[in-house]
Amino acid sequence: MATKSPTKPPKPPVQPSTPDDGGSVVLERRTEKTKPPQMHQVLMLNDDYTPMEFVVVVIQEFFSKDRETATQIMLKIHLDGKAVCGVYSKDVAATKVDQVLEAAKQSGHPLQCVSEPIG
Ligand code: TYC
Repeated sequence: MATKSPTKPPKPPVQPSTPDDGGSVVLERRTEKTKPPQMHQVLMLNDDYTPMEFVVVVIQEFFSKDRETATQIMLKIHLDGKAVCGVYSKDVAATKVDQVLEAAKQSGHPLQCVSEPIG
C-alpha cells in the first residue's frame, strides 16, 4: 500500500528583488515629529454681580472640581480678576466656554468665560 507523504504548507512566493538591494529595506528618518495638539486654557472672569455660590457650582459642574477646589478657584477669580478653571483641546475648551455662558445666561448672571491657547 502506497503511503502518502504528509502535505507541506505551500511556500510563500519569492519576491523579485533588484540585483543591488541585498534584500534590505531602507527606512527614511522622519525629520518632523508629530506635535502634540495645542492646548487651551479656560479662564473665568470676575464681575461684581454673579453670586459666589453660583460660580462655585458652575466650576464643580463643568470643570469636574470638588467643592473645596471650586471654592479656591472662585476666590482666586474674585481677588485676581480671573483664574484658570481647566486646560483642554481647542474644541473641548470652546464647549466649556459655551456651557458656562449658557448656564449664566439661563440664570441671569453676567458671568464671563474665555478660552485661549497656552504658551
Ligand atoms: N465678585 C463676585 C461677587 O463678589 C463673585 C464672583 C467670583 C463673580 C468669580 C464672578 O467669576 C466670578 N459676588
